[in-house]
Amino acid sequence: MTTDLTLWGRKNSANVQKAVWALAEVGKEYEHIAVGGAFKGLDTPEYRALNPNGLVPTLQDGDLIVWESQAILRYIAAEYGAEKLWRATPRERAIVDQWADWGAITFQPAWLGIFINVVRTPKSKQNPDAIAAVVKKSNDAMALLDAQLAGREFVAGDFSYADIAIGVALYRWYTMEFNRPILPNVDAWYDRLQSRPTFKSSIMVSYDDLYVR
Ligand SMILES: N[C@@H](CCC(=O)N[C@@H](CS)C(=O)NCC(=O)O)C(=O)O
Repeated sequence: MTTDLTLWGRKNSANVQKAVWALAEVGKEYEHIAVGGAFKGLDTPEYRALNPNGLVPTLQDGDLIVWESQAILRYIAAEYGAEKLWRATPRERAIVDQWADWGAITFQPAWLGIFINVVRTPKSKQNPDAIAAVVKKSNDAMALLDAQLAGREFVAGDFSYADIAIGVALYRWYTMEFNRPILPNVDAWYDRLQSRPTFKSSIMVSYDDLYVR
């Protein structure tokens, strides 16, 4: 395989999965280097030179190095996705960006709250009040998303990188152990995403090794 693209990061990280899914959507080959979590490798001087945060993901494309998963998404969309992942006009892009950033800034901390309190906390140490608080926050965000998806196939109309920024959470949302509200439009969107091989291969991957039991 000859490619200028390299992606660093463990593939069971939601932020890395955004890049994995986007690269699959645009059909770009890349070299993958597993770092972070059990793979370690984030504290080496070599990795810190690429990404001073010591976090994943990091993308290199020739002499360009990008970190922050949302910036990576936008780069892939702009460089390789054309209008498949983003849009032609600033007005249309603004709406895609709005939902993508909502996914990262509002929704991601909310569902990660469930992930941390349920998946990353052993049952014996789980705090029902803390779980109820993060579930409420997530459910409120999901209700807003359900309303947006009414009458739309995807978050911003046609498929875009906003579906990736938000949809990266869906497999975990539907498989973590907590009381999910009924959200018909989100359910239908999840069904549509599952018919994309890119979603199955990038997002519907086991996170069993992240469970703390
Ligand atoms: N805002 C950053 C957050 C990156 C981040 O927190 N990455 C986590 C994984 S999701 C990480 O590197 N954790 C350390 C590790 O995996 O060892 C982004 O969106 O890229």
